[in-house]
Amino acid sequence: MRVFIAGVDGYLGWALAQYLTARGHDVAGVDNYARRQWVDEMGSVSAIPIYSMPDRLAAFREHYGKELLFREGDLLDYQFLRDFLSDFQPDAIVHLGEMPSAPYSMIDQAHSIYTHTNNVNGSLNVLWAMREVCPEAHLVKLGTMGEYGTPNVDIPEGFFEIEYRGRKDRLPFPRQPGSFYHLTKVHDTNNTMFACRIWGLSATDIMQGVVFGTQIDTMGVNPVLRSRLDFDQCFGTAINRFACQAVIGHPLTVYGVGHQKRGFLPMRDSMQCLTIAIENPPKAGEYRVFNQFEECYTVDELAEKVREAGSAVGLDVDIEHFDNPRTEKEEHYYNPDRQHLIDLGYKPTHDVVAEVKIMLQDLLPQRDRIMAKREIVVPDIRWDGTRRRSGVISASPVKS
Ligand code: NAD
Ligand code: USQ
Repeated sequence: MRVFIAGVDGYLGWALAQYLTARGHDVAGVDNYARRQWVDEMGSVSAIPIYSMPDRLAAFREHYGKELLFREGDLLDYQFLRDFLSDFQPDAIVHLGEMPSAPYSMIDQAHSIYTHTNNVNGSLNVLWAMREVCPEAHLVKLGTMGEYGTPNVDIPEGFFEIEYRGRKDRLPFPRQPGSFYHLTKVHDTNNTMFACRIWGLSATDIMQGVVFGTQIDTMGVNPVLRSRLDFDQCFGTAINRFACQAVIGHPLTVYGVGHQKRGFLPMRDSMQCLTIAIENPPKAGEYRVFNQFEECYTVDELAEKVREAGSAVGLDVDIEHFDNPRTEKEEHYYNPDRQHLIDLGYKPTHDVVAEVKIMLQDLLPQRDRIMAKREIVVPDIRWDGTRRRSGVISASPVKS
């Protein structure tokens, strides 16, 4: 299949381009390198060193014997996007090209506006461009489990049956997201669902849990093929941050009581699931939702798993409970479904400790690199907007 990846320079995009190419697909991708600038704005670096796109493309060609067709550009540049899609004529478009951080979207007015403009307008451009130049293509749109929030009932996959005042319907399950970033995903969901309904586009909206991990098997040993891995308060996700903290002897930063529960999945499972979605497209005009995660864990349970993996590689790991910078429930019910992907053949990894052990082994050689940024590990971006560490976050976000 011909697969177009928006956000191909990112944590997941770079790995997905390789995973799909190894399976025989033809891949094209776009990126404006915004993620590199956001992490720089946080005063941080990727714990795993990453290379320039020309270096990445050369290593890709050598390893896979095939080109990755790449163009640098912004999804907000409609003509650029439409022309690229028109030239490539994809069977599937995987849209990963958004600003992915909840804390970044909560820094201040400018960052929340930037997040909404980039994510919602970029996704609208993808929908319009599809309609104009490749209406038969299948959109695999990355949403987030965080769209649902933490309701006190089970979470279905996108829709639920409801009986109200004696009448029945199948309606979108209510969304109660926890940040301006997560809200952009809800807006995207509504726009995507609407575009499928009125234009007959086909889409899979993936409600993905929190991803962790440093590698997938196809990457081999060439360091140029590795994906980035961040540990700052905005772009490092929980397990990735914990693993970097363990490597430098920093206590693991569990926020609040640590009973917050989320769906998590290793990067290799994320690749497996996205590929299942791509290779099993919906019917023409269908909008469907997949919840995508390996298993649900509390943040405390994850910290314990990182401690266990740490002791297996000789690290003495401390866990500390920090004042929670976020406004979120710390004790709650959480029971989402994830049956659709299982029905299509998804085999969850299940061994989180083994996966974290691989991460720690990958990160140990980068100890000095992470240690040099030790001061940016503890969070200071609060949902109530009251505290900022001066000198770390610039006044305005990256302008596109
Ligand atoms: P990432 O920031 O590493 O990747 C996104 C890429 O898109 C970056 O390389 C960035 O430069 C690019 N990009 C952003 N805006 C762009 C624009 N306007 N034009 C062109 N390129 C643009 O993030 P990721 O962790 O790889 O996440 C990918 C997607 O998956 C995001 O939509 C994110 O919200 C979603 N997601 C991620 C996770 C996770 O834990 N990593 C979990 C659930 C959902
Ligand atoms: N947390 C800690 N300590 C930390 C970091 C996080 O206790 O050092 C806690 C947070 O308070 C939260 C949970 O861990 O309760 C998850 O936080 P996270 O930063 O790993 O994940 P989140 O902000 O939800 O965002 C990440 C990705 C985002 C994706 C989302 C999937 O950055 O792109 O959409 O995971 S989900 O969480 O299912 O919405």
